[in-house]
Amino acid sequence: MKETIDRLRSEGLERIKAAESDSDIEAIRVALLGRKGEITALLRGLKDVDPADRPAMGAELNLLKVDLTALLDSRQCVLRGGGSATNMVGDLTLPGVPPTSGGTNHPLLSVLDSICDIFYGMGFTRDDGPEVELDYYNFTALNFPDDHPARDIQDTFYIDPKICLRTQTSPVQVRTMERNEPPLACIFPGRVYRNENADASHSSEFYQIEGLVVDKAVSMADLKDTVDTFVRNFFGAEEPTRFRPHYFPFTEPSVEVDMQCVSCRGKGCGVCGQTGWLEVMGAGMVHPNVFKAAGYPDDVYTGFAFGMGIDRIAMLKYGIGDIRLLYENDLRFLKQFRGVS
Ligand code: 2U9
Repeated sequence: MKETIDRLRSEGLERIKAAESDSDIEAIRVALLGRKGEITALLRGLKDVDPADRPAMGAELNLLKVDLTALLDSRQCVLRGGGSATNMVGDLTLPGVPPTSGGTNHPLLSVLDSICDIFYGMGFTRDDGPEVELDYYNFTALNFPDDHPARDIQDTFYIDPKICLRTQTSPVQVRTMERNEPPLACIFPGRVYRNENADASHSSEFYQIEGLVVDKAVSMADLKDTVDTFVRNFFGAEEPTRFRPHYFPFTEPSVEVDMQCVSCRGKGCGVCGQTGWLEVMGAGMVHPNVFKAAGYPDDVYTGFAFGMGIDRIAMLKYGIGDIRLLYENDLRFLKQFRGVS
């Protein structure tokens, strides 16, 4: 019986290696392991083997059955284009199994990368700074009055009276200006924190990207052109943008920037709350007091700044209705963004 087992092993191996299709594999499986197969017959014949040899023969036969089954599965996997997981044949030239579920970028990271790339294309550099920040950089240097409501503990997480979690990436801009002379064109992405209850459009931590351009004779027209270039490149939209007057302590004049609703093209629909417009970012010309705080003469340079929530941009781009989906790490949600950039 030992010779028969050895013969079946080497013949089986050759036949499996030569198999070219699923039906070849099935034919070999039936011939060796089916109800009337050769190995099945040998297993049935074990009862006639000398009882002293039976355990060893039984073990050999079982091993043969297991090995040939694995070889058949492995070859079938290769023929179906999947490669061989365990390469039982000992043939190291067989391809491996490609991973079926690789990791992917989080949609927020993909959106952040795309936004950064657009600004790099316009000549911007990037700077980063601390998430735990002095209230001087987070508020005072940005021209927030002492009694401004944003300073309240209801809105800001304080670590002690002088240190807080940054509520925007603007303090990095002040730090960058302290260290660099104009001309300056820089973006500042990062995580920010606000003391508010989570709902469909608010989260106590979220991602922002801000930008700053400072030089001689920088104007509102430069801001409009930069915003339009970003919106066209990111949303692929020919739709117009508009500036609405607004107020921020750190810019004067200040605006909120809308783009025409990509769903209804300005007619008014559920996506834009019937207004025909979608808010994309806030922006404005840098306030002279902010230049003074950063050590720049306020009568030589002008500059513009803008800021947007990356979460909001991702939600607009992909039609995500609830910001919490971006932070729950539910794979059923995240897997929908595989291959999206
Ligand atoms: C300096 C000077 C000016 C940054 C700006 C905005 C307008 C703005 C919000 C967008 C949505 C924050 O994420 S959000 O809640 N930001 O509207 N940010 S201008 O202006 C600066 C920053 C730093 C030194």
